Amino acid sequence: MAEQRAALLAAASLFPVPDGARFSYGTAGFRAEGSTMGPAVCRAGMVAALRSVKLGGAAVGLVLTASHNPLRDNGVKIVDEDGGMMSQDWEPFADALANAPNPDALLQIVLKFAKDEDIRLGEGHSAQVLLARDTRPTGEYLLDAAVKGVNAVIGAVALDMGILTTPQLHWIVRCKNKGLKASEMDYFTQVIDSFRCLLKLVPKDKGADVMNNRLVVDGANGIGGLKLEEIKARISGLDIHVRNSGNGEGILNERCGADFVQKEKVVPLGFGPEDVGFRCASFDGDADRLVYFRIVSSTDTRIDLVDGDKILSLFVLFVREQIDIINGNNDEGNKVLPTRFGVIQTAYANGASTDFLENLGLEVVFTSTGVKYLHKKSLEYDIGIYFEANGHGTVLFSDHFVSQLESLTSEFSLKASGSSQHQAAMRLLAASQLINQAVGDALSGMLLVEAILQYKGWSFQNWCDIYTDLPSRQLKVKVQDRTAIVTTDAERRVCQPSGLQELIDGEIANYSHGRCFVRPSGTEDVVRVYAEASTEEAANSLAKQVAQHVERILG
Ligand code: G16
Repeated sequence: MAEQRAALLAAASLFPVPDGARFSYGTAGFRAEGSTMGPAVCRAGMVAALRSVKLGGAAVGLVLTASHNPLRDNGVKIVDEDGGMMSQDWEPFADALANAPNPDALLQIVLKFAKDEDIRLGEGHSAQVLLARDTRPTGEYLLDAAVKGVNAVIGAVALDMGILTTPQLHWIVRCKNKGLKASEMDYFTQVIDSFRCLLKLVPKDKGADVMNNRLVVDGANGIGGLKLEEIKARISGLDIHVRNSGNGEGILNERCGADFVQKEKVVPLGFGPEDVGFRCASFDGDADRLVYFRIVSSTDTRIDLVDGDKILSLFVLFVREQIDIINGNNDEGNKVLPTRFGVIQTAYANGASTDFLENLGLEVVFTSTGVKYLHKKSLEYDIGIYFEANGHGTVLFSDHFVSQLESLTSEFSLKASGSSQHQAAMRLLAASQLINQAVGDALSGMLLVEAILQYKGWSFQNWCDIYTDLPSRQLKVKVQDRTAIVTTDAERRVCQPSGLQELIDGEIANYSHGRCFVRPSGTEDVVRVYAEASTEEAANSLAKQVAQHVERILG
């Protein structure tokens, strides 16, 4: 135990917390300017190692990324044994550790937490933490801080997995703990094989034309474009062109990437007249977000945007269609594959998308912003589909549902091989292999979109036409203390500071189809304002009015 105490004190003293620094685990881990992140990252390394000890030595992940944030920022998030985000119960401990003012205070926090959680430090436990990072310049320095934090827990081993997309690390952690093949090569093989399988199951009369085959991808000058090059070389049936590939042409996330495209709704840098009219996809810096767009004309910066809501809707239509094929005309009580189907959105979901999903007879559930909330909710269903409008999302298939599908597939292959039911079951199985079961993943999500468009014989326009988005506008407001805003009802209403919600309600009442909410960002030091209304001018004006109230009240 003396050795353990000394190791924690030594590691903590290597990365002192500067006076006045304050870290909060936030929507997706700790984020700040990269050069200031050493202390938080070293301490997150300790948390990850302790988490692995608590989980009996299961692999835990630690990703160094600030995702959509600008290049100068960096961040860290911890991946739990199931490949999802770290259990929220541990966030207060992570916060306390990151903010401990000195090594002695840190040691006391660890000792108390270990006692409360029944983690017997210094008793020969083993622990493993898999580390990955994105392409940011501060990544290497922070990797060193993370390794030192992990190694400060005696018995813990840090394994550097290199430069990966965030979803690849989530996938690897999940597979490793399930005893499955879990290398980066295994990820590529699974994604490519299941995509090929889905293409083989495309009905013969749905051949894709040249316009439908060409796909231009914005890699945000991050890791996603680089990894896509590896997949591209091994698939056929898609003519992929990568822009902002991460090979040094431009700056990470700067006027490009999924966050920029979705929020600004204009053509990203790196695209030219040759891309006009074609289907384009955009990733964010660590490739966990995906949106689609089309450039309207070479003389116009505007785009037709297909955001996470429409990706969600496409996935819902596809999955439901396969289940309906399998169940045939059987009535409710006699279904071959009874399915509890969950659709999860956040307050940012465009009102038109929620109407579309509800008109399909689905119940839509809302959670707070952040994959950690949506993912958790989705796990309650046989098939849980979640997406944030910003392009974070996936389709989760429960283990029970997948084993039912496997038995059905074998049954069909004996009794009715090649039947439409058999093919539908195989499509769902391939989709469950393709789409990342641990977290939203731009690479595999994009391949699922492409396979579905081919299956349906749909053009980009067909997809756009499933419903028309209500015009919306997002603004960021810089205030003195964003935490002064406290929200409720899945962040759709403000409860503090008092009076602000009444002002927002008053503004909304002036607009047809008006909807507006404000919330403190968990990844940037701003308050976010979202507004939608029946026209673009009205949405802009509503957002602006509410932003002014926020500015005035919060200073
Ligand atoms: C992260 C989270 C997302 C969230 C986004 C914005 O994304 O993983 O779930 O929607 O932040 O959060 P906020 O509005 O609180 O800043 P990313 O891509 O940056 O990791």
